[in-house]
Amino acid sequence: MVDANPRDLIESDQSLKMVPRHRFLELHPELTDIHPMKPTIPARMLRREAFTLIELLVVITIIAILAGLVISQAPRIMRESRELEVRNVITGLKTGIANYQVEYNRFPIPADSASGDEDAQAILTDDSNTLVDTLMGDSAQSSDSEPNPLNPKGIQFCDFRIAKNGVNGLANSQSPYRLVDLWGSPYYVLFDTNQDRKITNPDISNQDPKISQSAISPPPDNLPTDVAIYSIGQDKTQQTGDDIVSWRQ
Ligand SMILES: [Ca+2]
Ligand SMILES: [Ca+2]
Repeated sequence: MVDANPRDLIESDQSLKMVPRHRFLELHPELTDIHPMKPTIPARMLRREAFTLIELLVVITIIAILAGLVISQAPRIMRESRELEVRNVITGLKTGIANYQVEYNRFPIPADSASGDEDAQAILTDDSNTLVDTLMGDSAQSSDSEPNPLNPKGIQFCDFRIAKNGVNGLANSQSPYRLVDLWGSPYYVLFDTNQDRKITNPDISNQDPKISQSAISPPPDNLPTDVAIYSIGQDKTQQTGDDIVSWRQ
């Protein structure tokens, strides 16, 4: 039914002109808010529907598009978040090693770690060596009464969180420590043990051609640093595209 102007309604209905006001209102209770001398329009006629169907569809479409964008970006955001956590640990390791070098003027590894004229193989942050114990200022698997020969002052150079479910942190709360990444693998630490201020760049033998054979910016043969650290990433395989490394973003 099409709503009519109540004033027109009153004027068009000749019979209504003859009835008393109270009788008129009985017949048209929806017009009770109309002053007899003042032409007004019922409130329901002034009230516009909140949304038309088209407006509703437009809103739903926009929400669907936004939701799609968020969902499509979620894996990338989660990956970047994980990488950031690992990078923070790598930064903590690197800072701790740098502070150790300032304190002791050497690397926090035994002198016999070097092999000939080449830099030593990567040192892992597991319990196969004393690197993490040394950086934590611990006794490094020796008896508690004897100081760690690599850190006789017992200085704590690093502070790592305790791992949850065996990942992302110190996998045990006391010596021998194991520091593991988000996927439970130890970090790999390269030292310039031959002291030529460069480390062979692991990127040149990376299995991912985007890294090892980039036409735009091929990796340099050597890194101009004395410490390089990396996580082998989610695939738990060395020198693949998902490695998280200290020498590039
Ligand atoms: Ca070197
Ligand atoms: Ca990897």
